[in-house]
Amino acid sequence: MSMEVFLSNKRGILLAYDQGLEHGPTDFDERNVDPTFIMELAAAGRFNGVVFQKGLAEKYYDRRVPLILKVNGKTNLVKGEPVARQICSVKYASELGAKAVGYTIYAGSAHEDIMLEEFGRIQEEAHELKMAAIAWIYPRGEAIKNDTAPEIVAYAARTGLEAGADAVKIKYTGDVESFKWAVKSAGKAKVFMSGGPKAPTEVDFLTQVRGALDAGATGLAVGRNVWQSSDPLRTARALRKLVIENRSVDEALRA
Ligand code: FBP
Repeated sequence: MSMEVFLSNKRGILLAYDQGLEHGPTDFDERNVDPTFIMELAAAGRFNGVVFQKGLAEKYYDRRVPLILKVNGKTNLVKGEPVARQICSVKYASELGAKAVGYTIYAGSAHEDIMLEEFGRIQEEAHELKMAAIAWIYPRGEAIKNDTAPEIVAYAARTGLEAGADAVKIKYTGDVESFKWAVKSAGKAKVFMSGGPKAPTEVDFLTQVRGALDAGATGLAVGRNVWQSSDPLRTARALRKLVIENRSVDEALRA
């Protein structure tokens, strides 16, 4: 299914805001705890998509930016081998205006079979409704020692392709050469780099994004590095220059 609706110049920047469930409000401050602020930021920052869970989409989504409805999720209060089950139907995601569903698979978890099975069904339902299926593939659990090791990231990318994802959201390996192999392993599934915790400096973050793009990534799905920025709209402008206009880090910083 096409990811076209989420792209400009064949590239895309997705604004992720499901951390309230995944991490709790600990990621937030007085300003970004309010989903209205994020909706405004997604529109004013000209993001190609915004990622919400069902509860936020119902109460805050205003259709100005294409929606990716995250249909599974979990809190981080539970310990042990990770599993995130479906908490929103594909049909309801579509009624809420979503153009894609998002689903996290913890590859390597003792419960990965549940998530692979569930994603398989969700992907078919999404395609029937002409929606894309985006897989967040996060290798995690006792068996995974280093989730950014090049062979693990490439395996994550390939898992998404094999499972039928139209796009995969994976972590950056840290260097262009090894990420190229991950992008190659993803085949026709588009690769979006996952943002991660706020980088020490904006240059650090933009350099990672530049590396992922140079390796062939389609774009990124980012949350904390944007809405925890002291000037989120400025960061959004820099990202647009870098990703959509394919500029250098230096040029992006002059945004
Ligand atoms: P960030 O850019 O803030 O890292 O968001 C990307 C994301 O995939 C979110 O969609 C999700 O809530 C979070 O990271 C998951 O984080 P973790 O790696 O701690 O499970």
